[in-house]
Amino acid sequence: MEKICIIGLGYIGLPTASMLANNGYDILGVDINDHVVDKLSSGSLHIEEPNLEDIFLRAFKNKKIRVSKNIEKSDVFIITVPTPLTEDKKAELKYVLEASIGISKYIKKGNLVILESTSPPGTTKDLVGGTIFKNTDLQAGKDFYLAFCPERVLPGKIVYELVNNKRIIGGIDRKSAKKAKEIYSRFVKNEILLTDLKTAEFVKLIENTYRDVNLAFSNELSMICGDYGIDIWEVMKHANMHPRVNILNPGPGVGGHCIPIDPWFIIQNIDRKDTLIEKSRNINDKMPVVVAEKIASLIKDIENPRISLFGATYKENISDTRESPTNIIIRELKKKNISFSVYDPIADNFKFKISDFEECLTDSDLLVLLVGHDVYDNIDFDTISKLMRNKVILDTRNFFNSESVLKYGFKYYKL
Ligand code: SAJ
Repeated sequence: MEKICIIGLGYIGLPTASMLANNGYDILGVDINDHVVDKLSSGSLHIEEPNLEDIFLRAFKNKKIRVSKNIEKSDVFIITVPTPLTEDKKAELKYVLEASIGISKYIKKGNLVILESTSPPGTTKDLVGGTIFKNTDLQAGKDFYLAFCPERVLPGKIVYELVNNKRIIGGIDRKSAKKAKEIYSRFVKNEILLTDLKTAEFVKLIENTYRDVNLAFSNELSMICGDYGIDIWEVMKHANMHPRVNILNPGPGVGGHCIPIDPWFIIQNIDRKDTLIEKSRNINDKMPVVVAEKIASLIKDIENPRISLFGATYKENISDTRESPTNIIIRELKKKNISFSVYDPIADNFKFKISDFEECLTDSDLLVLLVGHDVYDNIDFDTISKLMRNKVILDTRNFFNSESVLKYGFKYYKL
């Protein structure tokens, strides 16, 4: 029976560990955070994700997964630690480095090491392989197997996509890639394609960058449409009817921990100016500021205006509020001394106060829809119109049904 040590028990590490534990492996999950280790060791989760509790508890009750702060001897080591963005827009690789140093203390000839964390091209060979070599004299490709296997799962659908998405694995050599494939094919029902390390690292980055550039195009179009006085949503509806056009929806900004970050990893080590990638990033980063300016212009003639913000999470139907455009919009509103309240019944751990529906809307002058949660679907515009002082809506997601909104006498603005 093979033992796998998974280092980093966040949104990727924990589902992967649970999945492998339910498919024949003995799993040691390692995390540096006491709170994470304590919670998981007592059989409860520190993060929310549909179906994750089920798969974790199955593994936990069957004693196929243990959780610890310390790495141990294993046959396979999988690194799933965060690689956030530094202030100067580079990958923070210190957790990958620490994990590699930790692995160095326990690795033996013939073991397999897999990096899953999104990283700039070259990281698996140079940082992971290089650190292990420096500390042990064991050489990747000769003494141990080394692979990069990026995750591609969508927050909110992680457990489903972990099983059903195609995967790519890069190896320092073909044998390493094949060894890693054996592990993942225990639970992945779709194709697993093999390539080299740098290609796999690059592919992961360009998938999110492709989406970011598409979103920047769409967000820029929304501003240009504003200049022309054209409705962007009407434009999108028609343009996307073309069989080879698929423009994503504009919005109040691009949030999350991947799409706004990964494009920087592509360009951080190359000497190229004026890349489309960087320009796209800057356009998307500007969107929350553009929305805050639009808010300010809509309430400029009102004395002591009150704004109701609907949506605190980084996208619809998830509870994650980190890296959400709402955070930036609030920062901008504060700079402008505009008072606001936030309503989001599914948001978790938001930095600012979350009000209930009535409190958020009472005497409000402007309702701004920032996230299109399903829970806002059957919203009662009659009640809203009675609670608000001024009946004005700014819908940044083209979410509300304009007929219902207009029926209750709202002024309705879109992005
Ligand atoms: N967004 C829009 N308009 C759209 C679609 C999204 O404004 O039409 C915004 C969302 O509101 C959100 C941001 O973009 O703020 C990112 O959301 P997302 O759903 O595009 O992506 P993530 O960050 O939740 O997950 C992405 C996925 N990548 C791709 O689809 C290429 C996922 O598959 C990756 O595994 C994940 O990043 C990751 O971990 O890298």
